[in-house]
Amino acid sequence: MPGRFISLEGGEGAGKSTQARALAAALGHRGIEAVVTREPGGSEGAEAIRALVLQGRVDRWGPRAETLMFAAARADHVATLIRPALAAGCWVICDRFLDSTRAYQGAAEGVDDAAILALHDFGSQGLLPDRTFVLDVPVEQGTARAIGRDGAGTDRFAARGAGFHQAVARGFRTIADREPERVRLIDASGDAAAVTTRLLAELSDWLA
Ligand code: Z5A
Repeated sequence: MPGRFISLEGGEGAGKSTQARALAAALGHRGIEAVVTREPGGSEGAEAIRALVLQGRVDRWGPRAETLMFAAARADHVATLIRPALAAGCWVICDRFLDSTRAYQGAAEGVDDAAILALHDFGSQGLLPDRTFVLDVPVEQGTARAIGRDGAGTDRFAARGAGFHQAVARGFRTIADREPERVRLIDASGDAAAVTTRLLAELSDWLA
């Protein structure tokens, strides 16, 4: 049984971390071992870059520097955690991956999508998830959930305005429209258990 690579994407407060845990538990009940990880981070080197890129003033880094840091973190994460887990037959559930760079640094901050993909080819040898779920909630709802959890503007990205987060949401929807084989747009409003049921339905071809 080969490992499967699933990424969860979406704006802040969409419920990615909640669903990553719920999905891993649901797979566990079916006898499938799933490793839950996150970006930026997930490996020792990538967690060090996470601290650099998320903390400090909003203008601490420009979009190109951010793009390079996310790509470097991802290269370490892919090489040291994701590929070895997949090779061992585990499923990997990753809370954010490449599409976050395409939506945040690309769609919202103007970095060219082809440049982001070229960096990914170099850094992570082009590894793509087998399936990506974009958790779609209205920006105001996601922001309210994130604020309810940890207060307003707790990192360099959460601190940006509604216009920025709307551009991110459009970026994710564009990726889902253009890559329907890999990327599924999931209604992430409503209670968390209902969202998990929707995700499992989108995995039914692998779980049969
Ligand atoms: N970033 C980037 O710019 N480029 C990149 O390439 C990458 C990342 C990889 C990482 O922040 C930031 O880095 C991110 C983009 C940028 N910033 N933003 N914005 P992070 O890792 O610290 O956080 P996050 O990824 O943005 O996740 P999040 O907003 O913290 O939330 P979430 O994982 O989507 O949601 P959650 O933690 O599961 O749920 C949030 C709250 O809502 C929590 O209290 C839950 O109990 C609650 N919740 C969850 N689901 C529901 C439902 N269905 N109903 C009601 N309440 C719910």
